Amino acid sequence: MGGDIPRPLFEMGKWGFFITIEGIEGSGKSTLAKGLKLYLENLGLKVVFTREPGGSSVGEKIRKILLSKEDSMDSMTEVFLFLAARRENVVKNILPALQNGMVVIADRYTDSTLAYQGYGRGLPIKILRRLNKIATKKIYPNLTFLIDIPPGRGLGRKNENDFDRIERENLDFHKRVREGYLRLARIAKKRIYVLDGTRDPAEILEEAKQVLYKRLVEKKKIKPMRGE
Ligand code: Z5A
Repeated sequence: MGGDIPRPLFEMGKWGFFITIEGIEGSGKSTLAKGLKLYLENLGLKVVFTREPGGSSVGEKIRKILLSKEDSMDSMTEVFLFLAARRENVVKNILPALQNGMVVIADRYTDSTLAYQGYGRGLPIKILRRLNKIATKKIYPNLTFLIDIPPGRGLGRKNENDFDRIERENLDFHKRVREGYLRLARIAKKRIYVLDGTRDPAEILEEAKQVLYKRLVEKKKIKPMRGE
């Protein structure tokens, strides 16, 4: 019975593990998320992938409003929409998965708001941190991968005609976002691991896998399945 289906190698404790992936546009977040999901599933872990803005049914509707090229919006309106989508994602996806001992991988989360609306748009970081705290029920990532890449290079990987409302911002905005991310990484050294995004995707994935495995073991988050 079971044939070729491999037995899980590891199991997770009662409370899961929360990974976020951050970086400017085109930095390779989705590519890394896919690779890490497969890696963790091969270890026998249950993985939930989500993205922001989005992730939930309401969140995906908010995403359309946020990224639409048709409308401009006030910076604080933008913040509240990102946070509304985040709240739904936490309540509907992230929290239940963590409570069930799963690994959650989120393509963008709280650091995006600090980097884009804080460092990019110039809104006060202290207020954004407080709002993030309320929106997330204080559910913060255990580990964040920040893929660092110069803005010109990230945007250059995408078709200019498909740029959304935020991608259309000028290069200075994207430079401030990148610098903001790096500043956040210096502040939260233990949580945020910076990956050089100018390399080959396979190399980036390999480094991220090693860091993740070490962190899961160090934090005693995974243990071998009984009988292994
Ligand atoms: N935003 C915000 O302002 N505040 C917030 O609180 C939140 C978000 C949550 C959401 O866009 C926008 O919302 C985003 C920030 C803002 N705005 N901007 N601008 P998104 O996250 O949906 O989209 P994105 O940031 O522009 O990401 P993306 O387009 O999905 O890119 P990515 O996931 O980082 O990259 P990718 O899809 O993995 O790769 C892009 C291409 O590059 C693709 O063709 C790959 O094959 C290629 N690629 C990937 N890695 C490499 C490497 N290493 N070398 C060469 N080519 C590569």
